Amino acid sequence: MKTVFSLAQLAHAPELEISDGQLTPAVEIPSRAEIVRDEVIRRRIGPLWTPQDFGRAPLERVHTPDYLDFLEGFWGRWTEAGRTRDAFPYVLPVRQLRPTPTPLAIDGALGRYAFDTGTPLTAHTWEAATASANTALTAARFLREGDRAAFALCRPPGHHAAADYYGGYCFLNNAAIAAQWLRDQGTARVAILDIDYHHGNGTQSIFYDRSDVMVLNIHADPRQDYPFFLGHADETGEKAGTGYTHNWPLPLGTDWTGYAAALEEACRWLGVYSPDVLIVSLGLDTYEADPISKFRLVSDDYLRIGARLARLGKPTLFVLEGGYAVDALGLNCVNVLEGFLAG
Ligand code: OKP
Ligand code: ZN
Repeated sequence: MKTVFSLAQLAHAPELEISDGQLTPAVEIPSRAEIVRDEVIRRRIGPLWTPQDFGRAPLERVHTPDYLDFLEGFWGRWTEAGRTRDAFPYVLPVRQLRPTPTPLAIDGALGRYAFDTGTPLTAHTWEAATASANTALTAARFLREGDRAAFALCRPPGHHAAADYYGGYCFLNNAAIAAQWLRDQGTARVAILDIDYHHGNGTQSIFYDRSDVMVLNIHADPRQDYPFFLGHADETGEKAGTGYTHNWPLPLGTDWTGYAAALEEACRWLGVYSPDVLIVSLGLDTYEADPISKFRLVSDDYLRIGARLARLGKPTLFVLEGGYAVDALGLNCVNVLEGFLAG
C-alpha cells in the first residue's frame, strides 16, 4: 500500500490551544505525522510518495471561494494588524446575531469562518493544509489508477472543516476533497466511513443532501463530547441525501464490544450501498490512552478494524484524522493498515 506524505504538512506548528479554560500545549502537532511516517517505514507497509499539486480547483469543489481566500490571506492580514502569535477568534455569529457580510476587521472575519475557539490558525496553516489536501488527492489518484488501497498521511486533519468554516484542528476537508475529486473523475458512488472519536461534522454537512456520497460516522455521543452540535442518531440526511447519512453516537467509556457492534452495523450499510470507493476517515483517538478522548480501544483492536474493513472488498483510501496519544499513534495507525493488508 502506498503512503502519501509531504514535509510541507509539518509547517503548521501551533504552540498553544485554548482548552478547558486554559492555554495548554497544542495536541495537533507535527510530531504526530512524523511518528506515523516512521512506523510506516519501519513496518514496510509500502513505498512513500510525495503529493503532487492539484491546484485550487479541487478545493473549490468542496469549499467556498471566499473561505479559501480568507485562509490563504489570513496570516498577512493578521501580522499587518500587528499580531504576532497564533490566532483565535473571540466573537462568533451565533443565532440572533445577523449573518452579515464578512466583517472588514480581521477579528470579525476570524469569527465568521471559525466554529470553535480552540483551533490555532498559524503562520503556515495554509501551506500545510493545502499540502494535506494534495496528499489526499494524490492517494485518491492511486486508487483511480487501480491500486486496491492507499494511505493519505494527512495532517492537519480535515473532518471538522465544512464548506465555509474551520475548527477542531481542521481547515480543509481532505476526505471530502478526495471524495469529490473521485466523483468528478467518474467514480459513481463513494462512501466515507469516519471512525475518528469525534463526529465528522464537516464531512457530514458537505454531503448531507446527496446520495452519491454516503457518510457514516461512529463517534462519541455529541451530547457528551465535542463537537456537541452535530452527530446525533436522528441525523440521516436530507432531500436527495435522505438515508445516505448514518450516525452511531456511542457512550463515553466504549470499548471493543460496543465499538464492534456499531462497526458491524456500519459495514452492513456499506454492503448495501456498495460504493466504488471507500474512504476511511481514520482517527486513532478512540484509543484508551488518548489525552482528549474517552473510549477504551486497545492497540490490537486496530488490527481488527483493518481486517473488518478489508472484508468489504472495496478499493479503500485511508485518510488520517485525529489521534493524540503521540507515542502510540504510529503503532495504532499502522495496525489498521496492516490488519487491512492481512485481511
Ligand atoms: C479533532 B479531531 C478538549 C478540547 C478538544 C477539540 C477536539 C478536536 C478534535 N479539552 N477540542 O476530530 O481529532
Ligand atoms: Zn478526533
